[in-house]
Amino acid sequence: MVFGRLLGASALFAVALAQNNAQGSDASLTLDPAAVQSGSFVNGQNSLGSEAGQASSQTSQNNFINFCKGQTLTNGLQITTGSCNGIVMGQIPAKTKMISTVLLNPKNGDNIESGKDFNITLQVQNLQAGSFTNAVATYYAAPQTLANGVVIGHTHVTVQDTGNSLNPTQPLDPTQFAFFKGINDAGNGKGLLSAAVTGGLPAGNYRLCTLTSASNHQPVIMPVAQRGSQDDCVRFTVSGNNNTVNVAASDGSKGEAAASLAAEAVSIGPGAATTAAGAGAAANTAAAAAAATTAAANANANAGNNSKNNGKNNGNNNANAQANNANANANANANANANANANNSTANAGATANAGATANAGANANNNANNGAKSANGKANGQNAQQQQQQQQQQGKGQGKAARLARLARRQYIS
Ligand SMILES: *[C@@H]1O[C@H](CO)[C@@H](O)[C@H](O)[C@H]1NC(C)=O
Ligand SMILES: *[C@@H]1O[C@H](CO)[C@@H](O)[C@H](O)[C@H]1NC(C)=O
Ligand SMILES: *[C@@H]1O[C@H](CO)[C@@H](O)[C@H](O)[C@H]1NC(C)=O
Ligand SMILES: *[C@@H]1O[C@H](CO)[C@@H](O)[C@H](O)[C@H]1NC(C)=O
Ligand SMILES: *[C@H]1O[C@H](CO)[C@@H](O)[C@H](O)[C@H]1NC(C)=O
Repeated sequence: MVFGRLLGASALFAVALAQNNAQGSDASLTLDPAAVQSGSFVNGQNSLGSEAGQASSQTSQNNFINFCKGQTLTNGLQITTGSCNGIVMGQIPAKTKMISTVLLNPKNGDNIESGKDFNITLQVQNLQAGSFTNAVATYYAAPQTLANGVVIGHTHVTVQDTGNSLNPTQPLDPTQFAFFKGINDAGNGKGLLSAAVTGGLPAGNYRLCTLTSASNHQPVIMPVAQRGSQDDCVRFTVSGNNNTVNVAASDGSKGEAAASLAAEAVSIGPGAATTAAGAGAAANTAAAAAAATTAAANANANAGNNSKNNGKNNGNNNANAQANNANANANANANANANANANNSTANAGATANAGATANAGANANNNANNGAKSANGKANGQNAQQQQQQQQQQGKGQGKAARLARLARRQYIS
C-alpha cells in the first residue's frame, strides 16, 4: 500500500540522513511555510479536550523558532546552570513502534555481594540501539530520528543509593549516583543490552533505572500520551563489607572525569574543539574530508580576484602554514593557531574542522574580503588546505592519539 511504501522510503531516507548528518544541511534561516505547525496557533482553551483547570498553551505562528532568543542557548553543551534549546524534537514513531524496556539483571529484590563485578542486562524493544553522538559537544543538538520506524539511539543505566530503605519517602538526589553508564553498543542487535559494573557496589539499598535516549541524548519522544513507560526500574540490595565506591559513581574517578569533560566543553563553547590535540585528532576523522571539500569549494569561490588580494592571501596562507607547523611541533599552541585562522578562514578551510566553531566564527567576518580570489590563488589555497590536512593527520597520529584514547575512555561514561 502506498502509505506503507512511503513510510518505508522515508525511514530509509531517515537512515541516510542520520548517517551523513545531512538533516541539518538546510542552511536557510527562515521557516519554510510547509513546515509551519498551525496546531501551535491555538492555546487549547476552545479546542476539543478542553477541561477546567488546564493551562493555556503558549502559541506561535512560526514554530517558536526564536523562542530561545536572548537566553542562554544549549548549543550542544551540558550547561549545568540551565539553558534554552531551540532544536526541534524531530521524528516520532508510530504507536505500534513505541519503546519499552525491561531490566533482566539484577532482578527486582535481588541481593548482590559488595565489591563484586556484576552485569546489568536489559531488553529493549523498538530502539535501534548503538547510536550515540558526542555527549559533551552535541548534547540535544539534533532532533530524534527514526530508522525503519523506530527511534535511533541508545540507553543508559543509572543506579542510585536509596538510603536506609528500599522505599525512601523523599525523591532521590538526581546529582548523586552510585553507577552510571551509557550503553553505546547495539548489544545482540535485537535489543539485549548490557553494562558491566566492574568492581561492583558498596553495601546498601539501590534503585536501578534505564534512561532511553535518542542519538543526541534527549529522552525519547513517543506518539501518544497514554502509554507504558519506555524505561524500567528495579530495586535491589548489596550486602557485605566492601565500601569501595565504583569508578562510575558521581564521586568516582570516571564519573568526575566525565563531568569535568562536559564542563570543559562548556568553557570552550559551541563546537567545543579548540585544543590543538583535538584538532589533531579531528584531522583523522571525516571532518578532515569535509574540510577538504570546503577548501575545494572555497578555491572555486575565490576564482577571479585581483593580484593584489592574491598577494595578501598568500601572505595569510603562509602565516597559517607557519602556525600549523608550530602546532605540529607544539601541540599546546591552540590559541596561536586559532588567531592565525581567524584572519582567513576561507583560505584555511582545512582548519575549520580542526580549530572548532568558536575560533572560526570570528573568521567568517573576514570572508567577504576574500570573496573572489584568482583561480591560481584558489589552487594555492586548495593545496595549502591539503598540505595542512596532511600535517594535521600526522599530528593526529603522533600527538592526538593519547588524548583521543583518554577522551574515548572518559566518554563512555557520559553518553
Ligand atoms: C572491594 O571491592 C573492590 C572492587 O572489586 C576491590 O578492589 C577491593 O579489593 C575490595 N576490598 C575489600 C576490602 O575486599
Ligand atoms: C558479564 O557479561 C559478559 C559478557 O556476556 C561476560 O563475559 C561476563 O562473564 C559477565 N560478568 C559477570 C560478572 O557475570
Ligand atoms: C584574508 O584574505 C583576504 C584575501 O587575501 C584579504 O583580503 C583579507 O584582508 C584577509 N583577512 C585579514 C583579516 O587579513
Ligand atoms: C592577521 O591578523 C592580525 C591581527 O588582527 C593582524 O595583525 C595581521 O596583520 C593579520 N595578517 C594578515 C596577513 O593580514
Ligand atoms: C577581490 O576581493 C576584494 C576584497 O578582498 C574585492 O574588493 C574585489 O572586488 C575582488 N576582486 C574581484 C575581481 O572580484
